[in-house]
Amino acid sequence: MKINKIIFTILLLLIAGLVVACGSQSTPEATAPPANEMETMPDTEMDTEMEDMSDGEMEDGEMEDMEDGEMEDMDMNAEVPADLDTSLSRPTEQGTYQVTISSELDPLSLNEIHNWTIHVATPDGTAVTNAEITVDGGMPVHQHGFPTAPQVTENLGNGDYKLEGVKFSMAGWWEMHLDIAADGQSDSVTFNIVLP
Ligand SMILES: [Cu+2]
Repeated sequence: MKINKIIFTILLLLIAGLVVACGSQSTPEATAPPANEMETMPDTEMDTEMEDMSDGEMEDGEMEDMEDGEMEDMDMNAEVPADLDTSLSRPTEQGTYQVTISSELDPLSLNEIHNWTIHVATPDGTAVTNAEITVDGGMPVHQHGFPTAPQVTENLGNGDYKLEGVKFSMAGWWEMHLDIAADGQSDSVTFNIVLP
C-alpha cells in the first residue's frame, strides 16, 4: 500500500508537470491541490493519464490496487450513457443477421478469462451455420481495447459459435464488436456490456 501511494504521488507530480509544460492556460485544475486532481480533471486529461499508465508506468496489478483504493471515488458507471442499449440480442447494422451472445461467466466479474457463445441467425430465425466471425472491442470512453484477444475457436453447430478468451479488466462500459461473414455476405454488430 505504501508503495502504491508513492507511485500514485509520482504520477500526480508527473501529471502536474505535464499540465504546466503543456500550457499557459491557467485552468482551475492546473492549480488545484493534487488530492483533488483526479476528480476535477477534465476527461481529456484523464484519457491522457490512463494511456500513460498503460504505456508501462504501472503494471496491471498496481492498476487494480488503485481501483480498489485510491481511485475508489471515481464512479466508472458515471461514464455509462443513461440510454445505453445493453441488449445481448441485436440485429446487425445492415439487418443481415440477428445475433445473440451469452456469457459462460454469469454474473460477469472482473479479470476472469471466460468464454461466450455467439448465436447467428437470419432475421426470420434460421440458424446461420457457416459464419466466419472476428471479434474486437474495448472501452469506448477510455479508448483502450480488450486486455486479451478473444477469438471464435469452434463452430458448435445450429448457428452457435464458441468465443474464447474474453476478459474485462475494468468496471464500466465495454463494447464487443463482431464482424460476421457467410455466403458472400458480411455485416457487423456491436454489443454494449457494463461491468459493475
Ligand atoms: Cu478502461
